[in-house]
Amino acid sequence: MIDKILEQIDRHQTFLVTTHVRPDGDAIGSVLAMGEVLEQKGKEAELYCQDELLEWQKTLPGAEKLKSKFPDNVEKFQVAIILDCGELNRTGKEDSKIETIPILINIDHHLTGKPFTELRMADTRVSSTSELLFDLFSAFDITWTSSICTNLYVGIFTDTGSFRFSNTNERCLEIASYLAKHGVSPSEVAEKIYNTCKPNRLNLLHEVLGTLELDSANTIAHITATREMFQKTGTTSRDTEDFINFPRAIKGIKIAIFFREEENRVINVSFRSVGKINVAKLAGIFGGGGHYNAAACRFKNNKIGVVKQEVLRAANDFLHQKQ
Ligand SMILES: [Mn+2]
Repeated sequence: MIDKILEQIDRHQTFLVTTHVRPDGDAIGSVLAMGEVLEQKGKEAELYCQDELLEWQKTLPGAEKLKSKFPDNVEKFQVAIILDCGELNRTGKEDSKIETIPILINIDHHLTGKPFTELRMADTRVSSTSELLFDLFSAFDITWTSSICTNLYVGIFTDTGSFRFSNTNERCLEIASYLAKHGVSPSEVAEKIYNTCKPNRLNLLHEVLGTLELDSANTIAHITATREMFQKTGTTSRDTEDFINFPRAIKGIKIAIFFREEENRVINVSFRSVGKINVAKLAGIFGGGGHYNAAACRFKNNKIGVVKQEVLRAANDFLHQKQ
């Protein structure tokens, strides 16, 4: 597949590079790295993601090239490269325009998703989309600049939870080592991601942690963020990144769940699991998906109390039937 994708890149000139809504480090890192590689190969690339970047993401090399406004004339693009995103509608409100671009290339590592193109490099065993791009770029004989390396490193670093999750393995550490050798400063990246938060984000965390509840066996833990909390602390739902790792950190926990009230009466539910519990399947019951140990789903026009009840019951059944 690498050869087929490189052939298409070689053969064409104008590219749109995009990723999923509410982009994480892997989504942004891979889009920025891909953009620079295309530029290095003399191509024209426009980078698009509908949602605004987090403050630390804005400081990644090349981040100013990523636009949240969709390019005016979609007809000019010969190829769209969709990264870290297994379904076209996860790119957001412009998915139907992206679909009209003649050649679609998809590079992703999520478990779920309906394949939307034959040019698809998808491997659920790798740590991140950035790791797949490392393999692609290695075959493309690129010049490894410190900016490309930093963006790929950010993707691997964030998707492995700073090399803590079960997708951390010899291979991704090897790649991280190669990237460090080519200009990445691991401590600077970590500092940028973890130690640049504003005080109001901690106020929000305080509110959210106050909602912690566990089931009687201490195997399912959940927390909740409401619209009221965002208003009170002057934050947005993007400020909740990584909050789910707190209930996940409780000893003996099997499933951690984070309920979050978005704008427009949407309720987002994130799941994390420990060990052999496939939460992508649990999220799938409600039309969501993701990875084996990290997944999410969304509810539209629903009350948070109702959603919580329904999801907690399903999580409980899931845990006891499957184990
Ligand atoms: Mn990813």
